[in-house]
Amino acid sequence: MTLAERVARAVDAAPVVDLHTHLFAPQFGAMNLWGVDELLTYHYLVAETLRAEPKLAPEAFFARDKAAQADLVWDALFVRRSPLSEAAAGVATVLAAFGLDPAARDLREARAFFAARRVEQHVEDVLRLAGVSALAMTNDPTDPEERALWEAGLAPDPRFHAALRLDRLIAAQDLRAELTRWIARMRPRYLAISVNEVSAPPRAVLDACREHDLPFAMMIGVRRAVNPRLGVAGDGVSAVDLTPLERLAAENPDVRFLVTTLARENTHTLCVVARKFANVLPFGCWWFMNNPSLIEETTMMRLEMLGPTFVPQHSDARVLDQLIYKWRHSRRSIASALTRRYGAMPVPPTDAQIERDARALLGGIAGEWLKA
Ligand code: FIX
Ligand code: ZN
Repeated sequence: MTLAERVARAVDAAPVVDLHTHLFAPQFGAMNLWGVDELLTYHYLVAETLRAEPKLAPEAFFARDKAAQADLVWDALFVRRSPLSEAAAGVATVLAAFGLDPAARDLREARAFFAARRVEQHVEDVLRLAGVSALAMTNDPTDPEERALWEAGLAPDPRFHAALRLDRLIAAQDLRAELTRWIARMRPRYLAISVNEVSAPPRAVLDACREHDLPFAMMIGVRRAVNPRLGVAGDGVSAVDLTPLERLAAENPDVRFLVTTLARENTHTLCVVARKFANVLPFGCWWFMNNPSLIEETTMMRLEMLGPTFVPQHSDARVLDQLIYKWRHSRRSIASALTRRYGAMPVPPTDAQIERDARALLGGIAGEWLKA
């Protein structure tokens, strides 16, 4: 077996702990999205469809029901063009994994397949096919639908861990009380916020992290609603100054920070910050970075600068079935970067070394931070 094959085998076998998703455990009912219509109306594909079909006004697209939107996406990106983008290729990977034809002219066969699935079995099958043992959700108590479920005493599947999202909660009048309340109710594994530029969070957030021994996740570099006509597909990116992150890590050595950056230009600086501060854990290739070429490049850079002490990827899946492609594709890029780094070692690694490193990178380190 070649070195590349040995590494691929170890990476494929390593269980994933997925540090950031937008998935919901089956106990959340309709909030748990799955199936071909959800896959095709993923906002990445909506943006690509509206780009490919400039005569289709976003308003006209969004006025249609979900199945009609999915038909438009299928026609634009899979029938009249080849699914070459990462998000489109991902749908093809998922369909093929279920024995469906990614080159079908329409969605009849795929819809019939998903309609016949029972949700409990589907969740088991997807997690197995994706090699995912645990994941973090994104939980926002300001969302009325989600809030009502938590208030009714919902207990999620133990593989789906809560992560308390602060993007909107941060504006609460009595933030300290809200944090206490929702930490008690959700038992989150970390607190999280997405921002454009980095600034210090309110004191109550850092206090809560200390008191409950919870990491604080910062997702940096998103510029919301650059094109508001595209709705959730309309966000953009900018490179930002990470000096405030250094200050935050230096001033709060007893708080652990999970950090991902959206701009490719920020990837290197984040590695440098993490070299200086062990309480900063770089994670994932977020959103516009979630492409095979950038995952390989980013993982190489992180291995070169940090060794195996980071989390190479998270899925950011919004639709359960996406776990299959996001992890199959990411595993390939991570294995490729690892193979190149092992190839630079004067003595080839043993299988035990490869397995240890693969397990740490795919799930071990994320599992420690998530206590999963
Ligand atoms: O802020 C986030 O967690 C982002 O991942 C989302 O807002 C974004 O829409 C997304 O799904 C990216 O993958
Ligand atoms: Zn996300």
